[in-house]
Amino acid sequence: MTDFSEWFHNILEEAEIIDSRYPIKGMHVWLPNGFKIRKYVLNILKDLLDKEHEEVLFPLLVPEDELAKEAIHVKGFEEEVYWITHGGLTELNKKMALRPTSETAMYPMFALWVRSHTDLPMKFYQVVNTFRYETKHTRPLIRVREITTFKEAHTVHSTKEGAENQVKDAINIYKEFFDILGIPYLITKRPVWDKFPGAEYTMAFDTLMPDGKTLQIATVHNLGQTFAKTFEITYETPEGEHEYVYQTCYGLSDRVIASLIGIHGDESGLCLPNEVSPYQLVIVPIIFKKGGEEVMAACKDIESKLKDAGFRVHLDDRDLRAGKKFYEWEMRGVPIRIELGPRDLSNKNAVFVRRDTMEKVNISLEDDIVENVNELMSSITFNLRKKASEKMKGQIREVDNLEDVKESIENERGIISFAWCGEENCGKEIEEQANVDILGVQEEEINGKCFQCGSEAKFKAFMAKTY
Ligand code: P5A
Ligand code: ZN
Repeated sequence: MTDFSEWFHNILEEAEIIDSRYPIKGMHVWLPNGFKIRKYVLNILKDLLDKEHEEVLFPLLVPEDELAKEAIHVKGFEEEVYWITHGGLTELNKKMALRPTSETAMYPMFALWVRSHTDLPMKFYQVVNTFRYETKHTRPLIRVREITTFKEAHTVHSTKEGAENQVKDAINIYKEFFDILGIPYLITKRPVWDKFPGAEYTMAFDTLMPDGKTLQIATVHNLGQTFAKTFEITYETPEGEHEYVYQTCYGLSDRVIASLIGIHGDESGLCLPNEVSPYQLVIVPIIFKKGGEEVMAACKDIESKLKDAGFRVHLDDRDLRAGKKFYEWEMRGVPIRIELGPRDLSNKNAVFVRRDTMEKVNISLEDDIVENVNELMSSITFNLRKKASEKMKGQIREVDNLEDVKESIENERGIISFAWCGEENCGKEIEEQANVDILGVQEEEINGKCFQCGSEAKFKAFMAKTY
């Protein structure tokens, strides 16, 4: 992949994921194939969230006075909010915002819902579109102005520990989610100047894209009591006192699909884990003039066995050259292709080609085909995850002086780890001089000096060029 950006745009179009020609910048059309990937990815997350959260659906519009209530929050989003000012020809008395995220839509309602300590904790999520008038360069799925698949969770707790534990639980849910997709990640606590507007602190998941820049693919925020105080969300304790609640929120977006595509893809196109691939297997009959019917019958037999076992399988019987079909299904990232021709049939074999390694395996038609497919599928998922995670690990390196950072980041991109004091002045100095972003810190014991200012190092920190 020489030019990732070009590759990415081409594959979105060729694999019919997104049509980016919609005439509003930052807004795109999901095409049927992309929509299916989106659906399978979403279902994995929903299954994880449904264990402890309840799904809700709030209105798209937020009244101006509610949005404005939480000063820090509104300040953080003021440049990104789309406003509705008119209803038809009538100018509205009160403007309404298209939600950039839903805290200010939800929390006035939470104030009505939360009564007693027995109501808590409350855990909700919704999957909605949100709107952000992004000023940075927009890119399909990666930075959009209509986030079409915003998966946001919001929780309410009676204690500080409750909220802190929820942050950990949310991190575990997202870990599990990304592990299923084979997307590697680095989890850090964002520096104060980069936390979510209104949060006490923000934990972020970053992954590394093929061009060596990191992409923030999920965030988990501890909101403390900030919003509770602004929106008067209180509960009655067992002693009859009224106390403010503690809150968390966390979310992810279409970026998950962007990373799925970018991280597993290669020169031949998409490469999808079977969990989310619209077709998990395609069967391509190799038909010459003679023996066509027997081959087709054998293919249909395989198809029905796999269908019965619950696989999303497709028999490609179009009147096209087999090579053309191979090319197309490889490009679309189908995990397994089954080829079967007259010679295979007389050998009582089918050829299985796995997309991740392009390896060919002969599988006997007399064997249990479902069992073989299951084995191959788990091996593909395992391999994709391992390859991606090793690749990312290999691009995280420790550097102990700024000059080397500059050179290393310009030449190799990737992620640099360093010993840091954690001070804002010092951090901003590093960011400016090396032209990078500090992703955040991990709070493990660290000895030594801050590599920039020389004072006591407090954290292991990470920096990178970011999206
Ligand atoms: C958490 C959910 C929030 O909005 N409120 C509810 C909190 N956090 S966030 O960090 O601002 O956004 C969550 C994740 O959404 C992705 N994201 C985007 N994806 C595509 N295009 C955008 N313009 C965009 N903005 C944010 C990021 O992955 C972010 O972590
Ligand atoms: Zn320092």
